[in-house]
Amino acid sequence: MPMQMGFRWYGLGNDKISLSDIRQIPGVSTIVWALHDKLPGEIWQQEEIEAAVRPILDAGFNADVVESVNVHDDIKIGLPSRDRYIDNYVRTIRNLRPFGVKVICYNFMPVFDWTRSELFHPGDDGSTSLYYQKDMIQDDPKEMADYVMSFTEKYNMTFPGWEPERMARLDELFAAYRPVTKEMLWGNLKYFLEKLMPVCHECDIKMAIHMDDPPWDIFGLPRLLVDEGSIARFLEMVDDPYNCLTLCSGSLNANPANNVADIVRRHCGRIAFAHIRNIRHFPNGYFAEASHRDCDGETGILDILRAYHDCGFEGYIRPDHGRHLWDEKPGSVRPGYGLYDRALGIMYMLGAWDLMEKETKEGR
Ligand SMILES: [Mn+2]
Repeated sequence: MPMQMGFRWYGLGNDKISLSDIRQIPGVSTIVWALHDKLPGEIWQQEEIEAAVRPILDAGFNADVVESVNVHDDIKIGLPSRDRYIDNYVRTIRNLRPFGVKVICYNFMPVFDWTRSELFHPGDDGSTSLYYQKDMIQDDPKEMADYVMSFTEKYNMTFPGWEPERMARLDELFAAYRPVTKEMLWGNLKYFLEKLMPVCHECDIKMAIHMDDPPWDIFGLPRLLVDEGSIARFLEMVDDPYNCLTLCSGSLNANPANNVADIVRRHCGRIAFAHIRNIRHFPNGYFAEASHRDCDGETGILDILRAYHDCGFEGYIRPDHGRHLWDEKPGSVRPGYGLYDRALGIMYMLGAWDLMEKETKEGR
């Protein structure tokens, strides 16, 4: 099966972008979706899945990729109650099967999902983008959480991984994670995946872990998927074709020492889902998310696309975050998930891809 282009969509009534908008972007086959009102640990029921997937299929897309089925904190912490939540996860996987789901993206980051110091940072060209100022994300997680959650309140918009119910218990969560060392977190991840692999085989659904974003420890919390070495460790730890990666170029390259194209070449067979995003680094260690054009950042988008093409990548790919363009501003767009820059990113990626295909076909 050839590579399939996806687009993340937050669902009817939860996304200002419509499926007919997405239809007009050339080359998109897959809607990357989720049940966004589910808390980590809850079972996704078939009727709820059906209601979310039906409009996607009716619009002519497939619903092969779910992002994300979030993992309950008790599983990450390794509490005795984790078995109950793992059972719920297994039931969710079984419930997703009849709808043709092939890949579940998830992450194993303690407390916080993605982390940024600014969601609408102005760039030189008048667009805005997500931004990371290192010194603002060091000591006090409350300040950053308050900033991110202020968007939830002001614009009535929830962000995956930033559930208000969980953020309200921030002190409690930090206390619960305090005894969890990095090695314990690895062990808890292994325990979780080993319980899931049989049902993944049974349902032909791959578990695809997202890289930690950014790829280093924050606020004293351990982070696991941060570089080539940790990715290799992860794949060997549960060496199963259904234990896969969501390889996020932007998350990895937030550390400029990570060469994403090399990582793609080394682990291509285990990458089920590719997130493509470009990062512009500043000399002081801050970074901003840039357009997908190779020269607008330092992530090496063209090298990465070539690496995927060379290894015969047959998974799903999507533009990750984009900038906010034209009329897109707080309240009208989810940070990173506007229509225009992601559509431009798709055309850039497909332009490069089509050229490589043509050259291969013509034996050049
Ligand atoms: Mn990503």
